[in-house]
Amino acid sequence: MSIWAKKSLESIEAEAEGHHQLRRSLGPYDLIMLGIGAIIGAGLFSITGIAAAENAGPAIVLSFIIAAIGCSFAGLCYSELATMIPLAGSTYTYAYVSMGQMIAWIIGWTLVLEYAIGAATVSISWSAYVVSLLYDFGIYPPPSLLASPWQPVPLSDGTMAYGYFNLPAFLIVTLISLILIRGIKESAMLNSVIVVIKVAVVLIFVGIGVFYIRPENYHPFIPPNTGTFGEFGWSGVIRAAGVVFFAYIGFDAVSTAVQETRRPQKSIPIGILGSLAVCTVLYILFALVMVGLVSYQKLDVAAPVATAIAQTPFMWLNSLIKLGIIAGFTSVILVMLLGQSRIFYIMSHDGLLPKVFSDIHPRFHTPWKCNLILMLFVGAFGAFAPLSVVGHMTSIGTLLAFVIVCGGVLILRYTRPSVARPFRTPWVPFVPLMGILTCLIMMVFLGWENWLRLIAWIAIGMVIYIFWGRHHAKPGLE
Ligand code: ALA
Repeated sequence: MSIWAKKSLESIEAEAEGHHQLRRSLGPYDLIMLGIGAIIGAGLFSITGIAAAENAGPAIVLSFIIAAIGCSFAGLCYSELATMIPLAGSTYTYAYVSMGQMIAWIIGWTLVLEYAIGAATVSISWSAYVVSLLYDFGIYPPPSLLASPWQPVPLSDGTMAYGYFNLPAFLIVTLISLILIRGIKESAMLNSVIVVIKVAVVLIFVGIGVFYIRPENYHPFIPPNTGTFGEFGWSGVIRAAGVVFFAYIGFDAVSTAVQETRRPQKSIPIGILGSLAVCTVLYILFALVMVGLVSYQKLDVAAPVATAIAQTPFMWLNSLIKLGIIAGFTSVILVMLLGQSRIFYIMSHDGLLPKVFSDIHPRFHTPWKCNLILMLFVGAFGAFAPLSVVGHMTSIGTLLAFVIVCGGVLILRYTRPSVARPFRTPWVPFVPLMGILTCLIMMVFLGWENWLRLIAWIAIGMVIYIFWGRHHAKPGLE
């Protein structure tokens, strides 16, 4: 079969019909909540501090605005494709329809960076906040079990040590994987409760912090470049946009709920763009307060919110806020692992991955072997990888997915102009082209190390595809 073989839109419709066991129960409000549930997490509560300290200084606020602009372009393109190709495989399926099998494989493989490595990233931040909470209660587990060999752990006496194995990160990935196997669905209600907690944490932080801002912390707003590309100055601001882009990842997860949505033509765009809009406003306020409370140089820590709150007289708030953040991270990990297993399930269905990834448990009705494999893989990354490396890998992989989605809109407008589009991206080709441009710029500014990691990752994927996937791909394509 040709590596350019495409799935036809007609076969997608038939496939979507075949999934009639999924109940269409979600409305636009649920989708906005689902989006926020997947979006607000480690990007905001951990990575913002590191990006301010290492790249942008107080101008991290501008980085959030730049990343939001790129995401809005991509969000508009996602809305068009998700309503035009209403199947849960999201970007992977869009690429299969618009660009053929090999590109679909590459993008499916790259989505591992978004979902699986994204879950590992959030598990590391989860661990940092749990450790910080334990310290608050005077509990000091052995530091060697609290972080990867690359991550410093603060000791009770204020000094730093390095870990061997990030046990809490491994444990949370294991626990959530087991819950997913057991078939407990993250119901819209449970998600809504966590979202209310998360949004409350941000609003409390902003509402209280705003009174303790020290204006001198905003000067200089854009610290001068150190001479190294990406370390402060404008190059730093844009590099930080690529880094905090991580904080916006998740609005695209709304597109995977398309088959469980009532009137998806209306609800999906509202879910994607609505959750993105709410989070953009919250992020800008949060960043303004954080770098106003404490000098950006002090934010290079895994739990920067705690550092910022220490500047207010409300130290008691610290533990409460940490608890809210920990709950919030849990839902992000859950949605990411769920999304990953769903994408692997569909790829395995198409024959591009071994059948083990779509084996369904007879009693739990979940792809349990897939969840177990992911548990070990994601758990290992959580246990041994440093936060910044996995965070950047997630961002560069997701940015590539966004570029493909924007490209997919352009290609399908040209190749399939007459297919019904319940949501049309405005100003085509301007919006998709700008989406591609802003995402590519953020990718470039993430630096060559991350490009090398991305290329190495895709190279591994290509070997699997050439020697395995393409020989097993199911026929029945255009
Ligand atoms: N946007 C999600 C987070 O920041 C992935 O945790």
